[in-house]
Amino acid sequence: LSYYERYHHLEDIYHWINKTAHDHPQIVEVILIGSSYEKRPLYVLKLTGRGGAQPKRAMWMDCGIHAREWISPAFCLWFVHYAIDYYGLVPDITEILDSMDVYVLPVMNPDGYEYTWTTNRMWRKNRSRHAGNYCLGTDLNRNFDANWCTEGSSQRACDETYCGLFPESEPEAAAVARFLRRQKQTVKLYLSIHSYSQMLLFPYSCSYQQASNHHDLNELAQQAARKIKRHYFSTYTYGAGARTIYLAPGGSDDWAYNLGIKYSFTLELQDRGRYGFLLPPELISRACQEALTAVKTIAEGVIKKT
Ligand code: 0X9
Ligand code: ZN
Repeated sequence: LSYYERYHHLEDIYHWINKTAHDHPQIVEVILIGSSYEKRPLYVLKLTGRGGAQPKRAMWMDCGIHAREWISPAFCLWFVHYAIDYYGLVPDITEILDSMDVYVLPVMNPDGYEYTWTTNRMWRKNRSRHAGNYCLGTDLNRNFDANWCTEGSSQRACDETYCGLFPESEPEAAAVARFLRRQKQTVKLYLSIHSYSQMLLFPYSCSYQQASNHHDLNELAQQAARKIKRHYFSTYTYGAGARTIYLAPGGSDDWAYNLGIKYSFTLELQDRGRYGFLLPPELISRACQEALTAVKTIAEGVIKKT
């Protein structure tokens, strides 16, 4: 199995980020957007093509909000590798990079990710400690300012969906929010990569309200799901989060949407439950090809619509 068909320890990913930027200075730039609770750096890779109009639009993709969803960082690495390898050779990714700068955050929750390698493979949250609480960790996807800490998240620090002390109380969520607020004029597409269940979700998850551009979002998700089905025979369900899976406030996708990034999606990658979070390395390649199909389809659609 190649580098991209294996899971990697956090140190290894940091090394990969450094080497990738060093080896491809004309396409890749590393931006430090903040640090985690345990003071690990949060690096974003900015991918830039040569062509395109100025000022350039942009898209954002984060991976690894949830520590145990290992396929998610694996996909961010896969995507960057694909973009670098095929830029200028394959029309789809060339058009995307020429039209939009692409910001990729490969591991949004490095402390949790490290913990899944050393101590508890099924850890989900970050590793912050709040005074007076015995349990550690906040669910970063409940910590954003979108109907924060209402039904579908928990106020109890020991729960898996603990929302934290206040919106953006966690340095990882705060760093992403701050970066996107600064870039909100240019960023047209927000993508957050999770697993598992094979779903393409869009706002809202924090309420049953329908997004103003629901039909556009649904159309893009449908196109992506159909293309995956056609190429790989895998089923991805799609729809607004609250109706498709569950009410889950405080998510990054809803927050980005309310910020004005009107194309906002959460992708739940393979599988549908056979291995769950423990997707074997042999299945990384297929999972990433499916996700790549979805990302390209959605990005191309956004380029046409914006
Ligand atoms: O519950 C979540 O945070 C996501 N599912 S997961 O199994 N990966 O934990 C779904 C997120 C959907 N979007 C929002 N809840 N905003
Ligand atoms: Zn998740």
